Amino acid sequence: MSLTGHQVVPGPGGLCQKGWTSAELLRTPGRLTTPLINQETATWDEALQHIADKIKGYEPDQVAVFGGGGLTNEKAYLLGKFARVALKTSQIDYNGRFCMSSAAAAGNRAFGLDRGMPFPLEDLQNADTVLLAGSNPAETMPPFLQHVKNANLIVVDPRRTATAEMATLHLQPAPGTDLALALGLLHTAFIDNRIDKSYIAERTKGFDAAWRVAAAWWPERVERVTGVSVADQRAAVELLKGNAYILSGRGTEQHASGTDTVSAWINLALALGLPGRKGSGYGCLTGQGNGQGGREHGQKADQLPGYRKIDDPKAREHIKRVWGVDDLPGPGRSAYELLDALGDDIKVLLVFGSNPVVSAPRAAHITEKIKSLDLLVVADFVLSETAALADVVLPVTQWAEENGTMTNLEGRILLRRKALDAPEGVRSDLELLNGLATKLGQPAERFPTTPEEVFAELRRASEGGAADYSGVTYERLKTEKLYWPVPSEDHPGTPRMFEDGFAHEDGLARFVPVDHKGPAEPPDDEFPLQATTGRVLQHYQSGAQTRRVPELNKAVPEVFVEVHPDTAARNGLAHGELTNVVSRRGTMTARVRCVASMRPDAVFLPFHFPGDGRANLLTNPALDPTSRMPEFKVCAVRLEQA
Ligand SMILES: Nc1nc2c(c(=O)[nH]1)N[C@H]1C(S)=C(S)[C@@H](COP(=O)(O)OP(=O)(O)OC[C@H]3O[C@@H](n4cnc5c(=O)[nH]c(N)nc54)[C@H](O)[C@@H]3O)O[C@H]1N2
Ligand SMILES: Nc1nc2c(c(=O)[nH]1)N[C@H]1C(S)=C(S)[C@@H](COP(=O)(O)OP(=O)(O)OC[C@H]3O[C@@H](n4cnc5c(=O)[nH]c(N)nc54)[C@H](O)[C@@H]3O)O[C@H]1N2
Ligand SMILES: [Mo]
Repeated sequence: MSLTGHQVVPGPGGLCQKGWTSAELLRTPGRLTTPLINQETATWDEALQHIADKIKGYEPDQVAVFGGGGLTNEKAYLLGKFARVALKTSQIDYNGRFCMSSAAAAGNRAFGLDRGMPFPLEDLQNADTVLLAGSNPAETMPPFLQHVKNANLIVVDPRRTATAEMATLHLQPAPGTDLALALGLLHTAFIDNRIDKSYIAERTKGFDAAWRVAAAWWPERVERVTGVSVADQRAAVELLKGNAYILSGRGTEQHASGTDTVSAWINLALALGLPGRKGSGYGCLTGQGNGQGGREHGQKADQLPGYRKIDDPKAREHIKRVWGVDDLPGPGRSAYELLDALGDDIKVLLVFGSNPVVSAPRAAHITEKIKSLDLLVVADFVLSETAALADVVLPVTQWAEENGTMTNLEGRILLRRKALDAPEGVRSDLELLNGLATKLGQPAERFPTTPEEVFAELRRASEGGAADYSGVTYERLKTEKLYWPVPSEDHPGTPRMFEDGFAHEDGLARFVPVDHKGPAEPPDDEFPLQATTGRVLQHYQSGAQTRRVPELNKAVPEVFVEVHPDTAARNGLAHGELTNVVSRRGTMTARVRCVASMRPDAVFLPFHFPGDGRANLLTNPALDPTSRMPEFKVCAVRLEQA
């Protein structure tokens, strides 16, 4: 079987994750079936006219679009085109920036191209060892586990998660210290003569500079900084032999130094000779249903369809030709920077497939920014916390009600076929974009309304790009397993990348010399603990959908904070009590869960809950300089009695 990574996107009628069926989600109370203007019922024509009339009063760059990695390839493509052609704005980005952008940046600089997992999931079934850095698939991707059940698992996570419970070896570093740990493992591998010298010589560049940094990270120093014992460092290197894989998740990536941290793990993988070989490798586990396709087709501020760079003159010419336009705006701001400019440089925002009131860092500030807009438009199928603030809400169809393609964590393109009719009154995102574009003066045929027509255009737009889908057709997807690039209809697709060379011009992978800096906000007397955030099995993302499903909500009805019992006691707190968790950005309230395996210096919060239970009231929006990823995974806090 193959994963979509998106636990609530089932195949037609299928069961996707224990207890989650499409039927349950379709029974979702509060399904929107009519447009709203100022939260009052309106017709589609009134709503679209209202938006178009308003938009016409602004400069293009005062209007912004925020997309989502859950959108199908067709929607992501048409949304990017809509922004750049109909709105003529450079201001478009999406929630994938908050997701795996650091891994993408590190993959691109090491290998010349990032495809999440550059090999099929099934390859993992022959692995001797799989190191999971900052990933908890037992809760976030249960079907993944079947592929690694025969391997030795090394889990790197500050918490003893359900995944760590299954591991041969659990390394429990302080949040935000992975980079030092990866340097330490490279150090030990080198000293113990476990690096692959001929691979390094033949397939890579830059080892010496990377080693010069790692040389200073001797095991005792790594133990002091990370808390991982010298013996455990040794044991990890010992296990990383034979068919080994290193895979990263959000725990490693969502940091102000996330790109460098992923580079440190990739450096280790390269030193051991793993990437670009059958039976071993490095990969990033992307999370959302369309975590890859979402970015490959142009929702990201710096990218055009085909995973092209927007500042590449050749790419611009190609896309201008396909779209029949003379100009292409962009690059624009990254997701957090875009949200932070609302009310100032940006006056109008259109949201498709995200709920930033809950999911953006420094959420109270971002919520104020959203409220200061002249016009907020949200397309959704439920009234999310963000939609509840919107001037115009547009009710759209959801997965089971429409056709479309998604590109999963292995870069495999999947066709999802319509299984149910949509309720009366809703339109698809594609129809919505067509309606709005025509009201903005665009010719209707520029914005096709059927997924297959949009896909046909996407194929042409992606042709010759890194993520070339030009050989993919809906017909082929019905019977074939296709991994991008697929440059022609008779091309079989590319399940494994890099076996004949990496994507840099010289075919060599790059070591990147990176050093440990630690969290952007270290703990101090006032805020002595480090809060980290993540997911639980029962809830999905900002929770806009799953919180409405009683069956899912029963198990984890409210937000909790995992605390070591001694830390709780030191703060006068007992298991089950409410506590205020306070950071420099704000305060949120959560129920104390005493967990003996927690590090005493760290607490954990799930980010799925709204209102005062938002973990993102606390988080630090410090951005990674390369990926512009915020530091979701560590900030300094204290606990107070509520
Ligand atoms: N049930 C469920 N499944 C989901 C989702 C969901 O919301 N709910 N979301 C989907 C999406 S979009 C994504 S991106 C994936 C995410 O999937 P994961 O990456 O597995 O999810 P997280 O829980 O965010 O983070 C993983 C782990 O990182 C750890 N961590 C925190 N700080 C650090 C650190 O500094 N270093 C290291 N090494 N680890 C750290 C946390 O303790 C956590 O256990 O899940 C997808 N699947
Ligand atoms: N503190 C903290 N914050 C985090 C994270 C973390 O680990 N910690 N993780 C980050 C990550 S990895 C991610 S991916 C984000 C996720 O957080 P968000 O970006 O908020 O994503 P979702 O919660 O999935 O919100 C999607 C919204 O779009 C709607 N929707 C779904 N499909 C469609 C569609 O096809 N069309 C339209 N128009 N709407 C649709 C849904 O109903 C829902 O309201 O959160 C990020 N925020
Ligand atoms: Mo994500």
